Amino acid sequence: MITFHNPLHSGHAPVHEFFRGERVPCFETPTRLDYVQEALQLRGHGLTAPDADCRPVLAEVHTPRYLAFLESAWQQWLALDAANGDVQPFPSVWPVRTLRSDVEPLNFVARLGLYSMDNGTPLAAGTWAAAKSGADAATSAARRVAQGTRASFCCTRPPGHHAGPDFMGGYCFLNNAAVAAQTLRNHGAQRVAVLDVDYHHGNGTQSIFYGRADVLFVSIHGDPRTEYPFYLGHADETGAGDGVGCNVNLPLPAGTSAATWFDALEHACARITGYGADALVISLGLDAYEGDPISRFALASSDFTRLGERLARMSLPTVFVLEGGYAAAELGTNAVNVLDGFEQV
Ligand code: OKP
Ligand code: ZN
Repeated sequence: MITFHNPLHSGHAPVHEFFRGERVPCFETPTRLDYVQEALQLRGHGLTAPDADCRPVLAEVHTPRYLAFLESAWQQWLALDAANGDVQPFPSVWPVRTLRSDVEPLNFVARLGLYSMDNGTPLAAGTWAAAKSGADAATSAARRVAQGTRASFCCTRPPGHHAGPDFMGGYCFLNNAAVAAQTLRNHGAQRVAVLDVDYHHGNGTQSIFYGRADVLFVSIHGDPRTEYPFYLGHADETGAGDGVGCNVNLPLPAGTSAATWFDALEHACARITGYGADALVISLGLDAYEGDPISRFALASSDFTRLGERLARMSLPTVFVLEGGYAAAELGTNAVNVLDGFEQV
């Protein structure tokens, strides 16, 4: 399968994140992608550099002020104090209900809170360049499929599905799956389905397309009553305005077995077929894996092959976009199992 990599991903290498109030080493590391690239090469997939600029599409899925903030955020942080180069900025205050989010504060940390949904998405010196180049890879992968290639894989990090129109969150900055879906729309697809199989609900993707009928969002994920991102991903979120009926959430309890997960996948596939999608984007998180350190589903490595086979039977032009998966040493095997399962059908 043609795979687009992100040559700048390793510049996004924050050191720690918060967990239960303590600083712990980041789960979302450059090493993750080393494992995926190694497995791709070992199994004959090769790696292609991005050949498209995401800028025009980015402006269709994110707001101008969020993009302007993110692009210069690290320089803004350094401008406060040159010694900040060795310090990770974290937000500490957010405009929750009754507070105003229309006025940009002059205080940097307050701006960071305005554009963040959590304190779990650390910025580093190379974050913008890495996120931008990842979105270039997503644009490139979608263009290839729009030109007639059966399927492509966007092998990138940081992930994207928690990033909304104007905020970062959950290790995500730019929504690569939304960029891929919008690119497919811009190149002739009338109805695009995004299927998110990451353990965590893709709240950003849902929010970007919630009011639109031209993109169906379907997600299988840990029940938000107990799992991140907590505040979105319930079954009664079915779309708004023109998009009513175009959002499908299939939350499953933590601990759900592979058998039950595949039942949910059948339901998801039926909804995509019923919608009449003419192209498919897969938000390919591999954290439904039984060995994932921060997730609680029970898929085995062989189940990812089965997932790929089932997706191939949808018979749709398909763009795979890497999302989460934190059992780093098994991530390459699990991701490439999906791609090989897909290509075997
Ligand atoms: C991103 B993706 C762990 C706290 C949890 C949020 C998880 C984000 C998952 N220290 N942080 O959907 O895989
Ligand atoms: Zn996840």
